Formats: sequence, structure tokens, C-alpha cells
Amino acid sequence: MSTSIDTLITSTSDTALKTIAEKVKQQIRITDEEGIILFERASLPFAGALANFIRERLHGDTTYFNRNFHIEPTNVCVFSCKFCSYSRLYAKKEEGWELSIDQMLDIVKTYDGKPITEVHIVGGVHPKMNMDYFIELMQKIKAHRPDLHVKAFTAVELDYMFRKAKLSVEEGMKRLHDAGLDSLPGGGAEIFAPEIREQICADKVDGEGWLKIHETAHQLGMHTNATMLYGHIEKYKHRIDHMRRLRELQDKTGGFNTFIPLKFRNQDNDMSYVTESTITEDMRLYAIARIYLDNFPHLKAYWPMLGRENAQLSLSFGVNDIDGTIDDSTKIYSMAGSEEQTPAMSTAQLVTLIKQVKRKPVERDTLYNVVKDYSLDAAAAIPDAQLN
Ligand code: V47
Ligand code: SF4
Repeated sequence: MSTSIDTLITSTSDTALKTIAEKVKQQIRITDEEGIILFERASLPFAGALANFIRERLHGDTTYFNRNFHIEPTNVCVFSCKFCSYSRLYAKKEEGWELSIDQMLDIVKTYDGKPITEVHIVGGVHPKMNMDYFIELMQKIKAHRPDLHVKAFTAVELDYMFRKAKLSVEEGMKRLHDAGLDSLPGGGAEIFAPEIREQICADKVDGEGWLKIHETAHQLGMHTNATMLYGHIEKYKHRIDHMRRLRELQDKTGGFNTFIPLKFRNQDNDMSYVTESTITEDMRLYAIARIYLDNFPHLKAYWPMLGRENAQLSLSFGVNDIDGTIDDSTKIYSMAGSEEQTPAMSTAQLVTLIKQVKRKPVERDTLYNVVKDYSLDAAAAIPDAQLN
């Protein structure tokens, strides 16, 4: 491993890139300016080699996935993010859906007896689905299946819920945690920089508010994820600014598990005029995120959005997690033009996907405890002959 990074260092004539490679080798944090230099000047193979070096130093070939299912309580939303294919639906409520607590509990019950470890609950921000509603939902899920990890609500949903209930972030978060909320997903972060946020999602919680909610969750001992919506109107400096704020909070709390870059998809939303990023840009972004975010243990590629083959590719650009065996059609992506219109993959398919690129598939729970190592389990993968 060290030979290849040494070769990279000696063969690079750009002195700034050489310094960055030296820092990576010696586990020294890169600066914001160096992050920008990577975006501006690093070739895909250069950034990829550094990111892969870090990935293998942290995790070897291990590639995590989990068994989860999604519930989207509603697609009605009071906000109007320009990139979102839901955003019209508050005006056109007849096109929306709202699930009752019993309907959501029925979804949970369809997984009875199945080895699922997590339910991921996120949706639009419905004015009538308030704190009491979600507290009851948490309590009923836990009463039915206490061991199921509940990862729910973006900071956007939480901010709205707390403000409506006239609760401080600390009090609101504590009540939900006591009711059964285990961790937070990373959504709603988008791009923190106000000059971009004002143009793409002006009316929802701002960057400071998002970070405060995650910090409060961390203080209660909860783990959370962080996302970044990239590839629209943001510049490199906004990506670095976004990741700097996350890196600083992580230094303070250590509560983030995973960073999840989300590629902007342009179908059927108010930003359809924006050309989507190329796969090369996507892979460079993953690689630079892995290099810059030195205190994030995990980097996740969300395969329903990226597509299966690109998710495989990302495993050579710093990614060590490809989310889960999502059994539900997650409409926020399919409506925005994601690669996977029916995003469901069986465990055998996920294991195969990871093995095909010579990595080691390991099923994890939400907190990255190992559930099962599939690398030695030949029966778990789909034989290559059946893939052709
Ligand atoms: O915040 C909305 C994104 C996010 C589009 O924590 C779009 O494990 C691309 O955060 N193009 C919500 N992205 C989903 C999310 C998430 C997903 C998977 C795993 C986890 C996790 C979290 O979806 C929103 C927004 O950034 N989004 N519209 C679009 N057109
Ligand atoms: Fe609502 Fe979330 Fe869509 Fe924004 S991204 S409009 S908050 S569902």
C-alpha cells in the first residue's frame, strides 16, 4: 500500500498535489485551500488513488450494507425546495399521500420475522403531522418491535416539528429520543452556504439550524449521518465550506457515522435546466470527500440514486458503504430521475455486487456493528454464470 502512495508522491510534478499526497500518507489533515486545489487540479486517478489508500487504511476491503426498509409518511410538503420533485404537491394535495399511524405500523408488521435491523422514516413536511403524531408512531413501533433501530426525520422535519410545538431543540429531541427515535438520517443538509441555500431551498431550516439539531442529537448520545446535495449551482468553494462545517462539528462531538454525497437529479423539478454532473465528477467528489473528511469513519454511496454499476465503481474512490437492501420504492428519488426506478435489492444481489468488484461484503446494523461477514459465504452470492 505504502509503495503505491510513494510512487504517486514521486511521480507528481504539481507541488501542491505532492504536499497533499504526503499529508495523506502521514495522516495529516488537509486545509480548505488544499481541498479546493484537489477539485481544481487533481486528476481522477490521483484523487482516486489517495482516497482508496485512506479507505483501505480504515476498512481494508470491507464494504458495508444493511437490511432496512423505508417508510415515507407523506409526500405533502410545506416547503418548496427547487430541486425537489415533491415541492409542488402542497399546492396540489390531491396528488399526495398521507399515511396514518396504523398504516405505517402495518408496513412495519410486514417485516415481522424478517432479519431487518433498521427502519428509515423520512418524508415531506406535512403541517398536520406534528410532534404528538410522531411520538405516538415511535412508541408504537418500539412496542411492536423493540429491537428495530428507528432512524428517522431530517433536521428539516425536526425543526418544523419543534417550532410548531414551541419546544427548544434540546427538549424536542429528548422527547422523541425517549419515545424511541434512535438516530437521525443525513437529509436536509443540501448546501449550507447561505448564498446557495437561498437560491435552492430558501424557506427551510438554515445551515446553522441543521448543525444545531445534529449537535443536540449527538449530545444525547445519538448517532447521525450527513448529506450534501451536489452537482447543481454550487461551486467547489461551497462544497468545501459544507464539509468544513461538518468536519468541525465532528471534531466537537464525534457523533457522525457516515457522509453521503447526493448527486442532484434533474427530472421533473424546478431546476431541470441544470445539467447533471458526469460520473467522472461524481467519483472525484467521492474521492475528495474521503480525503477531506478525515474524521468521518464512513463514506456512503446511495445506490438507488447513483445506480448499481456506479455504486460498484465508487468502491474504488473512497466509498465503503452502499446503504441497504431497500425493499420500498423511495419516491423522492424515482420522481427526480434516479437510476433505479424500483430500488429494491436482495441481500444476495448486494453481496454479488460487492464481490464482483473484489471487495468484502459485510452486513452491518445502523451503528456499524457487524451482523454477518459474507466474504466467505459462497452460497450468499449469485453465481457469475447466472448474471450473464
Ligand atoms: O435532503 C431531494 C435529496 C435528501 C433530490 O442518512 C435529492 O442514511 C438528488 O438524506 N436529486 C433526503 N437528491 C434523503 C437523504 C438520505 C438518503 C439515503 C440515506 C440517508 C441516510 C439519507 O434527498 C434531501 C435532498 O438532499 N433530494 N431531491 C434530487 N432532485
Ligand atoms: Fe419538502 Fe424535503 Fe422536498 Fe424540500 S426536499 S420540498 S423539505 S420534501
